[in-house]
Amino acid sequence: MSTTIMEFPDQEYILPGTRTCAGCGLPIAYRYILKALGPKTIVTHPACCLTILHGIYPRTPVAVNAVNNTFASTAASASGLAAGLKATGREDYTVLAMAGDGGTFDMGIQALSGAAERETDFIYVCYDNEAYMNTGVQRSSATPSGALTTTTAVVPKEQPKKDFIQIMEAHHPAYLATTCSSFPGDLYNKFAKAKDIRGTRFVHLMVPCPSGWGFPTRDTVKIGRLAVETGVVVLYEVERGGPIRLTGKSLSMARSGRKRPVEEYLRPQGRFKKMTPERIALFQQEVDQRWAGLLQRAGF
Ligand SMILES: Cc1ncc(C[n+]2csc(CCOP(=O)(O)OP(=O)(O)O)c2C)c(N)n1
Ligand code: SF4
Ligand SMILES: [Mg+2]
Repeated sequence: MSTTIMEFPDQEYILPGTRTCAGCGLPIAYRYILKALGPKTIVTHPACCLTILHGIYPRTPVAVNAVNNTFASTAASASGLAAGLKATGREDYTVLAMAGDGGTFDMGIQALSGAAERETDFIYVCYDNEAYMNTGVQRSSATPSGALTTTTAVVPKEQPKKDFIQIMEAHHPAYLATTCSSFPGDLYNKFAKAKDIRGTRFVHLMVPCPSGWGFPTRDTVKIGRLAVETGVVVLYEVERGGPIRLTGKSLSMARSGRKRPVEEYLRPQGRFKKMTPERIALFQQEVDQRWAGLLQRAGF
């Protein structure tokens, strides 16, 4: 039984005054994640825009306990927290490991892979803004091909985005889900579900970043919706390596057979301004191939 946005808890865990940029997708998502997980949550995060959101010690707008770990060690830090809670009989707490794409796809991969293989009891969320944003928009292995960043400033990135979701699927975690900050119902329900499952739970969360992607701050929700409506992001979940279940908008798109052209997602973003028609066609082809594969796995 899923919860609608009108039924979300009134309690807020992010108070006014975060230091993220205007229009950032991250606090939108984080607000609903914490509503779903509740006050008995301990967050561990490395250096990233989430650290900026958490503020400068001793002040913070976030009303749950948090640890700021080093860049490559989010899953190691979460493993330590899970072990400590178990040893002290406080397993009613949820450990939430939360890192960016740089801190996950690139630098955090070994600690996360090891912890996931050991079925360590935590929720790991990679919020993906597709570059090292906090330090000035450097490309990461999550940056899509065709995107401009400060380290691919003249020639857009040539390599495709690393398929990190597949890498995590190969670990057969207790729960794996993909979601996006523009779909609060989908996001909330996936975290509420993950909370009640034991073992490693991995969530890939797409968060549009107006500063790094080059779109007006008022369009954050719209860009996230376009990511899903064009099939660039597909909303789904998998439990223990079982069949995949499409959710929300992606499920209704699969049923209707309607998907918007990727150009509608690419054109409003400054980072894709150097994409040629040939490159856009290639991007469309990649998105179509992945969409077809996921539809097949979901039984469509
Ligand atoms: C070992 C190490 N290398 C580099 C840095 C500098 N650094 C801090 S935040 C950051 C970018 C993080 O990118 P990502 O994980 O994608 O999170 P985002 O900033 O995009 O939210 C970098 C490179 C660091 N803190 N530690
Ligand atoms: S750089 Fe992007 S992700 Fe980071 S705080 Fe600003 S808008 Fe948010
Ligand atoms: Mg990032």
